[in-house]
Amino acid sequence: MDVDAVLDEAGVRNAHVREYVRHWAHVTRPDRIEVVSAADDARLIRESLAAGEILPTSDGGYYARSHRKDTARSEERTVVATSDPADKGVYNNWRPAAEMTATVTGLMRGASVGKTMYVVPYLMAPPGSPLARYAVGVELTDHRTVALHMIRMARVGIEHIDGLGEPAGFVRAVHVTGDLENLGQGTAHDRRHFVTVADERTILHYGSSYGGNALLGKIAHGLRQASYDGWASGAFLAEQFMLLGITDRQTGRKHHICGGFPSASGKTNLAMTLAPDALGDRYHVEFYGDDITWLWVGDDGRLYGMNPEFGVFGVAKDTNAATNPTALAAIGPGTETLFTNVAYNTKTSEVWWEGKTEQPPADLDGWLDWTGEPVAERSPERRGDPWAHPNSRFTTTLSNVPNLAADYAAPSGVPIDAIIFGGRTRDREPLIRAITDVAEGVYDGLTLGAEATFAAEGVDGMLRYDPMSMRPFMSYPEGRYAEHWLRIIGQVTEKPIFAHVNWFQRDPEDGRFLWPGYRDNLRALLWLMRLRDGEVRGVPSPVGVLPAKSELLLDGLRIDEADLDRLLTIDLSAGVRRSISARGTWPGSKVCPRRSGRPTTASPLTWKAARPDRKVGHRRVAAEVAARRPPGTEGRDRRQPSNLRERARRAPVAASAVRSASSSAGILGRW
Ligand code: OXD
Ligand code: MN
Repeated sequence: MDVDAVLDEAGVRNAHVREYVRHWAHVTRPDRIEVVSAADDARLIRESLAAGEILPTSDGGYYARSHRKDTARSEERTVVATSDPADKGVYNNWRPAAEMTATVTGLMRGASVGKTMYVVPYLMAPPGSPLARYAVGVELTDHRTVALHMIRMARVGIEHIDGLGEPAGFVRAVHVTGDLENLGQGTAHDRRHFVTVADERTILHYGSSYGGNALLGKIAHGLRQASYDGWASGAFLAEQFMLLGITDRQTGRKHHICGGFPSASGKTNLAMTLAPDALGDRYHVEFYGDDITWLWVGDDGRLYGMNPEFGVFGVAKDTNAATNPTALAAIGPGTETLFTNVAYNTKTSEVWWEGKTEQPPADLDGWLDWTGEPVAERSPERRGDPWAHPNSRFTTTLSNVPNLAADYAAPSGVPIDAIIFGGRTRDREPLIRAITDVAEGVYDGLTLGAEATFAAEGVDGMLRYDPMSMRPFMSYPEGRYAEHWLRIIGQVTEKPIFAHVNWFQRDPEDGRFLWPGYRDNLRALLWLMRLRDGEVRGVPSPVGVLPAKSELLLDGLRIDEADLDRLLTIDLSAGVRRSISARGTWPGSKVCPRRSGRPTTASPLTWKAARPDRKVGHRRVAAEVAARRPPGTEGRDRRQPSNLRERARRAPVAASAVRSASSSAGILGRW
């Protein structure tokens, strides 16, 4: 096959891109090559329908099933590789770049024979963004459904590669599906490899065609590669954060809030929330993004954020009119949404997932579960199994979200007023505690955890440690990550306020949720904005400022007074008890308890309550920062004030490293 002829015809002129495509076509040996733009969507859909790879849904969308051994990201098989062993962290599964490149290239050799290689040039940023240079990529994929997903999740077209100068000006993102039936998934001979060679800006994913394993713009580029680039350049942060805006129609003021939540903590529902009915006339909530935010310091010294994605790859389970009406509208008639691994009715073309309605459809006729098995023909022991896979997804473009902000694609991004963290915790955290000290706020994010949701781990109620909700996407050492955060936030002149939120507090006796959640969560965020603007004062506590009951806007909310009291208080003595047994702290420390190789930690709340004098986590952050002398890799801004390094090294036990790092980095302390 004449690769150059294909590239000529598609108008791909960039010599580096041409060389890259030639190289990988030579390795993977596809039968055909095709360069894809967003304008090809309708044709690719027609071809996929004709080939039976997707089926039409009753609302004008499409339905696909992934291979049953290929239904979720695989953290164990995911690696961040570089040429510098100092880049090894706790969570990034670091491996040497040369070894990984050789291994994956070997696996990919000849693996696309008989297939088409789709060349997908993309941009993970609004055009014109100051971060656009970190956002250009070219995915090579041998799976048509992956190309369809990329068109929905990223800005796709050859215009994004036209002006590229340097060879490293785009991320090389190679995806090869492999023989999914025979990859030994989950065994000792697992052949899947999902590798980001971060210092070469190259992503090599072999052995999947689903989600973050295959749509390489999203997680591999948008989070792993981008967070590495953000650190290496010193220019920005790339985080698994949602982003929303709240406008007060009475005052005309608009605030933007972003934040991180470990999985199953309601991030997408929050990102797409609407105001409660009783407050809807006054407050208007707008959606910017549900999964990724890139953050940087603007020329005016403020912190700016933007969603680099073009679509939403949302978890279908439990999405319904009560939990997320916005999402339902975004995947409804006319949106051309792609559903994967939900249940499908061959007669009516409807789709269904657990939680879409309270009960599954009563008439089983025509229904196939996510594996393609007719539900009506299930054996008695399988009758209770879910119809949809728990990680079944909908893929829709941002423009389908009804309350998408008008300026969602503004190249300047939007100024960030608040950064929030939250997880699913039944009794550790109040509804909201504002953290007015930026170093404490960063610390709160770094020590984020949520209750493990999978009973198999046997850790019911224990916190799974998930720093900044970035645990699966960490691409460089955690100490450096903390340092980089402090340095970026340290440059900000108008500090964001931080907060920790928890919608999941339960009654200790009967286990019911104390807070109604969903749209009412906005009440906590409105309080935070009023605190930021000096309209309320809150109640100080050792771990932040809590709302006074009278300060929450409770119009239209029916809630038991006692429940509200409990939601707005912290049980410090319980925190002390728990922290004595939990012994959790910064990853990599010797006292960090491990189960099945997974470190966990108590919440910062319990630590602080137990040892307010010691600030243990802070000290370990500093120790990590101080201990590793980075090699002088070209192009990296790893400068650090020498006095900070020295101070951290000599720090007495009680010294707070985050505090000293923050003051050296010029953090003013308060927003
Ligand atoms: C994820 C996702 O896996 O957003 O976190 O798809
Ligand atoms: Mn995510």
